[in-house]
Amino acid sequence: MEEFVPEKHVQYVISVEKRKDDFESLVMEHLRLNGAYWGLTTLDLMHKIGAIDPDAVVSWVMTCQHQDCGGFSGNIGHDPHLLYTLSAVQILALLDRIDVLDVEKVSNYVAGLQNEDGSFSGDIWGEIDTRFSYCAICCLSILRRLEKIDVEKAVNYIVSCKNYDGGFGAMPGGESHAGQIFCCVGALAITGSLDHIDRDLLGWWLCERQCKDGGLNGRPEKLADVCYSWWVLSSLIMIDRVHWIDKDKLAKFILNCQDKENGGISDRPDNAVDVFHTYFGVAGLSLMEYPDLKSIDPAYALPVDVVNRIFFRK
Ligand code: GRG
Repeated sequence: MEEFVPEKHVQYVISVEKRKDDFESLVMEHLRLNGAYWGLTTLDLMHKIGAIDPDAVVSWVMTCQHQDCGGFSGNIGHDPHLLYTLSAVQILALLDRIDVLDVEKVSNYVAGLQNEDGSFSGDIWGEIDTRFSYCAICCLSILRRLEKIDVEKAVNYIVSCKNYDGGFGAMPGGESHAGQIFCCVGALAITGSLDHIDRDLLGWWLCERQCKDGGLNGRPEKLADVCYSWWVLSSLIMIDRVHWIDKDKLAKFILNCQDKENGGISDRPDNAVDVFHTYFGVAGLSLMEYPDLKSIDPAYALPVDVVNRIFFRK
């Protein structure tokens, strides 16, 4: 089997943070806060969060907050959205700096995006997607403010997005897709509502995602992509069916997607690396208990010790 090169990935993640004008930095401009969450979590999973200056990160994250509404944008001066608000909260939780937040303000912003039918809009412009249900529920749970929303309606809305094949889509009737399944299963796990899932049916659909090359795809007839190592595997773990896939073949696929010279992981072997796939590759290996990596929580997408600190701190 290919060897894992964590020290190269650490170098790669740090170099992405420093570069400002290459292709990857430019295409990431509008979602820099997401990128920071992927990069920092990758470093922490490899026990290297000490390589960054936490104060500098916290102060940059806080400059992405909008004082009028409390939400965060993907970069300074962009529009606020639930996608970035969750990343901001996750980064602050990772660095143990939730204390810098006005928790009431941020949680009011998130709760204010819930609609009458229980769904969530991503921002004031109103697009609705089960991704945003997950972002809202995960964010409020980390902030310990789930009581600010109607959890029962939120759960019923997610259940209304369940399909006959056991999977979930972006909206009622939307095609089952592994990314949306993670969001729905994660939100149901966080709210203690996994009893709405037919575990064998969904487990079957998810394990059918393993391709001949060992990698996982996001829906039938698609190519494998390293990021589904996260979306599929985390969902299988939450419904207790992870033993239905071949972990060795998947680990081999992920390791084959490494750039062993310059670090980073790509979507498939021999493609260009990026920080998104580097995170999901390392997180996938962590879910499979790969040696020397911290464990990651499948619902919160944060290292288990961070989640324990949030919920069990004296
Ligand atoms: C905290 C981990 C975490 C997530 C936050 C934003 C979000 C919540 C989840 C996104 C879930 C999602 C929809 C993931 C899929 C991303 C992806 C690779 C989409 C590509 O879609 P297509 O149709 O790809 O281009 P396929 O593989 O189907 O061809």
